[in-house]
Amino acid sequence: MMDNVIKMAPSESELSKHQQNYAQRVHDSDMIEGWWWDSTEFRPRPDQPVEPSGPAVPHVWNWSTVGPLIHESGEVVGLGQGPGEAERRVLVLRNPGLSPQYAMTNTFFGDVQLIEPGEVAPSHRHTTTAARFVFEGMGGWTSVEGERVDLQPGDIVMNPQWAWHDHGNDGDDNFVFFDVLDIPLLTHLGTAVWDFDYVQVTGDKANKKQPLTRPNNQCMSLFDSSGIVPRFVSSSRTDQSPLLGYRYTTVRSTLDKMRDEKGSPNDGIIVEFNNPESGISIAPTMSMCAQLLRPGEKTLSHRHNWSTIYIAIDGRGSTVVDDTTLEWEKNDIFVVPSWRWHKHSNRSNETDAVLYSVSDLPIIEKIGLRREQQQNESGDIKDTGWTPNCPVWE
Ligand code: GTQ
Ligand code: FE2
Repeated sequence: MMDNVIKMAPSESELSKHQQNYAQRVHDSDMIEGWWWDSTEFRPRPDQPVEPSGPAVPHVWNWSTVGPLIHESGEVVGLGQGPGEAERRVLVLRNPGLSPQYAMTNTFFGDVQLIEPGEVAPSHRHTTTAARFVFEGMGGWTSVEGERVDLQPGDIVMNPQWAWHDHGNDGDDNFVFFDVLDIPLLTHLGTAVWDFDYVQVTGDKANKKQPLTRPNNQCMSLFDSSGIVPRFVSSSRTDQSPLLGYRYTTVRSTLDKMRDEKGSPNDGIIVEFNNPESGISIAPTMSMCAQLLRPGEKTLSHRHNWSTIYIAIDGRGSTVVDDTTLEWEKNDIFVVPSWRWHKHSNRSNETDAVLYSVSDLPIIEKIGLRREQQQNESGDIKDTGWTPNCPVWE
């Protein structure tokens, strides 16, 4: 899009003296001509695409590259708020199409984070929401608003808006996880705010951990029996899920129970992690899913105007995004930007493949603009999206 904007500027030779002089005065006054000087027919401006579009590209970050680099980061930087220390020791995954932004998609930021044995990442809070996917480490934990959630590979932990949180590692091996935050979205909206003053919550500069006020892992005893929720507690904000963590064993057994179903033509056996109190998405800006691709399973292509970050948890597969084939296996992370045709396949005929994913669908739904197209086996395209206000996608 930037390229097109530049092309709209007049090429000097083609313009009359008056036009050149006019263009110069417009530019000098912090304006842009809203037309193409050299166009012989109607062309919409570059900020008026006729299809959903954006600069993010399909991309995969392979664990074979990311893994060694994140483990090595412990040798090059400490953890804390002192000199030579990182407040969070993270490698930020940058979508090549979105450089120089710290962004994987137009709405989401992602990083891989390391906590070495005995370390604590100081407590902080922010208006952005985070979802974390554990890759390695048997002794990792995250504390959120007085409750500690113990974590192992394949587990998920959520971080609601403006909740104090610190991460630590009581194990003997490195704790490594992948974070997704809605930083680019909230930054564009001017609503991203951070609070690094952990002494407010810990009471002591020497203590980076918040005090624990509830039993460890309590939200999982209260809220992880699907459809059975306690009546003696309730969260104060219905758009924030009270269930912070999910165990991989629970996710796997849920998917396994459904494995003989037909599933989704585009995603196989796919489940969404919903707020157990309200049934809505896990966070105001994020929908989170897990999906099982059975041995040899290949899905049909679809495209939609929300963007998705995928995290491969088990098995190996490939995802074709328009003309790009992204091959993935355990701990690989990949992106399918908005409005790109994509289909998945499990590359093994013997073993399951499992993906987690995070998308910005709840935002698109809230503004009433969800749109989707699906292809059938013959390649015919059907519109399946809608808007609540005007059903125009017939
Ligand atoms: O682990 O709390 O890279 O809040 C950026 C924001 C990590 C975290 C980041 C965060 C975190
Ligand atoms: Fe954070």
